[in-house]
Amino acid sequence: MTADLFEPDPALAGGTRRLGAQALLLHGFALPWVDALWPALQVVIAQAPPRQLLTPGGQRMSAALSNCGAFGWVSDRRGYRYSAQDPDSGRPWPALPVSFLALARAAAAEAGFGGFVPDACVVNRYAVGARMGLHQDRDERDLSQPIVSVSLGLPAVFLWGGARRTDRAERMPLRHGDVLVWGGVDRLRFHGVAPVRTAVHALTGAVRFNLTFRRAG
Ligand code: MD3
Ligand code: FE
Repeated sequence: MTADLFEPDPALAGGTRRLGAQALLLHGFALPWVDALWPALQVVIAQAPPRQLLTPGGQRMSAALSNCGAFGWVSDRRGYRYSAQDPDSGRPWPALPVSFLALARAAAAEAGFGGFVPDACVVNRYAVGARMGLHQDRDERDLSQPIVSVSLGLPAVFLWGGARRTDRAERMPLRHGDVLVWGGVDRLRFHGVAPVRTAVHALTGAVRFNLTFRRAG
């Protein structure tokens, strides 16, 4: 594979904002990859359609979730966990597209996490009005591994909290093509997404997608 197929110059991709000691917001970092990501995402969600999972408490989540890679995150009355199979189909999750992996690795390296090899990509699809309450991501085996998040389509207000659920959350916009990378001391920060506001995006329509890359196993 030639280097420039999946590795556009990150210098083209715009500014970077530091959110924490080990958390970076890379504005527009994914834009050079979108032409590769979007058709690959359609293949993934055709094989594993996004669905609104039940929380252990019996609530239906408002964002619809799919996965690709060796492991996928699932939730039901029994709890939260990673699984190698899609519970809806009984089949393995779709493979992680090459362009997804290349972007996640480039973003992680840009943020100082060289050598990141994700084995799970959670796909969250937000219709207008969908949200995600404050939570921590702590179902991964090795919490020293970072997480990379890629936003596509409609913008959203991201809620960036602290180490405790009750810590005041900062609100910041996440736009099409933005990438967040966090790890280390920021890995267990509470975070969430405010309800997505009515709008139409030229690529995705009335929808926001977020891809989060994790090392689950
Ligand atoms: C975690 N997704 O899938 S990702 C999730 O936009 C999730 O769909 C949200 O939270 C979404 O688990 C947000 C971005 C994010 C940003 C900062 C964080 C996740 C973070 C800081 C600490 C921990
Ligand atoms: Fe999360």
